[in-house]
Amino acid sequence: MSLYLGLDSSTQSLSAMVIDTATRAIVFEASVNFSEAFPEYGTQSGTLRSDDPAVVHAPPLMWVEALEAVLLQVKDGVDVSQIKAVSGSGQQHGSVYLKSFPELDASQSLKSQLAGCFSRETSPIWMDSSTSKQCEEIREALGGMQATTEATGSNTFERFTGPQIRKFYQEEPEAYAETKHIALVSSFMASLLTGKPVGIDPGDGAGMNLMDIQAKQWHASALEATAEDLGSKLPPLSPSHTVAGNIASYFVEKYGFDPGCKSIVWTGDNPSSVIGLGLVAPGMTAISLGTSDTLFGSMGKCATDPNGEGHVFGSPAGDYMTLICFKNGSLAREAILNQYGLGWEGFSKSLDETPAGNHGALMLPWFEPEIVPHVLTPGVHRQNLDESDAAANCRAVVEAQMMSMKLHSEWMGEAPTKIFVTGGASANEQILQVMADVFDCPVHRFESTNSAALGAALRAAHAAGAGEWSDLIHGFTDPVAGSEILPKHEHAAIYRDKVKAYQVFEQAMR
Ligand code: XUL
Repeated sequence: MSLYLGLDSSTQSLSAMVIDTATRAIVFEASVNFSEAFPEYGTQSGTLRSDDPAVVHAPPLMWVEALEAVLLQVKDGVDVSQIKAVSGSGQQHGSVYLKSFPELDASQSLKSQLAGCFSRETSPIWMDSSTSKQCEEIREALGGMQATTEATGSNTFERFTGPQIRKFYQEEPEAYAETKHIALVSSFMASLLTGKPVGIDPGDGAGMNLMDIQAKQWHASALEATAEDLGSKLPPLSPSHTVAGNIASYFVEKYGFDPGCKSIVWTGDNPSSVIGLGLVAPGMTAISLGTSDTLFGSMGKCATDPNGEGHVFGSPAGDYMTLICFKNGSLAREAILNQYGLGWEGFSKSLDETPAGNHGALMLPWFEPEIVPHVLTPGVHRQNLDESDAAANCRAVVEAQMMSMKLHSEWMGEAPTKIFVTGGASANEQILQVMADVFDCPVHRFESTNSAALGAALRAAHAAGAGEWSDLIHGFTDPVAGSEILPKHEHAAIYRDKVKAYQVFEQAMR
């Protein structure tokens, strides 16, 4: 048995996955839903809301309690003494503020030992968008959008940790002054498991607007632009394969872990998913077709988006990864489906009945304000497209989404050689054919259930020396057998030209 534990502390739940690298199997999974398990914290889907919809926090003590709850389940499910290493991933950008870190004592609960340690009782999380003022201040101090993007990997974004820290520093200066440790959700959870403050990895660190994206070190000017004395409150940046120490004796005594079990640095959920989806070599790209469509993948070298729309993070596989979020994903596909009273079968039939290129018809499907490209005023725009033609509109929305993804990921400088696709709409072969044709590369369906936790378990195994990435992922991240969709080269040629027309239309309408 070669057991490794991966945890994922997401917005709504804390999940655990145990893998056995000897048998290439996921041997145990468990999950604790925050709002259901701990109603006393008053969260909705794991989040605390206030009168201001832009402010979204969560109570870190709830995450502490959830760690004990999920480990109890793990203890009941597997022989914990056989777990060789543990790592995890956290929802990105959220921050935890501590006055002190306790010496853990197994005779008391984690909750009682952590309760008095926070200098800020609630943690701002990635859904918080209340820091526009601080974003502007930091961006200006760093020399504008382009300079900020080149320095930190992303333009300033409201949910990013630096602007959030600045807001705390400005609005609660005394509480900020008594803060000794600022952690991300990921490094906070890793610190609990290790029994001492643990480093932040460059995958999650890049989501702060505080890390020099090239050097993967704290960026002195960004720290200075954010808050006084910030450098002394942050842990070091440590690659996510760093062994932070052995698991704290608290967990040995209470849950039966082996004293030699390694506690590995955590990363963000998206960087961890890059491993859980098997994207361990440059050029490997995944697209998740969900409510929003998200494109992410591995990059061999660091390239930043000159338009400041996409993010670059460190990749746990060693180099870099990108994350680009397109808001009008299933949201737009479903809006069209509903407008024409079609089911998914009718939608697919429409794609079958219409030709690649759609006779030059174009749509900009901005049903909601769009993140990429940044469009604040929603609107659906059509060119050479008759609104009464249901089939042409179905093809137009899908072509638009794929062309937009291709166009807005070109700055990465590495065209994908293979795309792994996940998410609800990945079941639709006709949509995937358009994807394969527009990107001119094969598309594989991937049945990921919890790619972040799987990535964490695989990272634990990797950091503990269980093998190279290409060997380790084998059997865990294989695409669905027979799911490959190949591009049709005559179609790819049509889209090479059509993407240019789409770009012109998009620029005209923004
Ligand atoms: C990424 C982001 C979200 C969170 C969700 O930038 O904000 O994907 O990581 O957990």
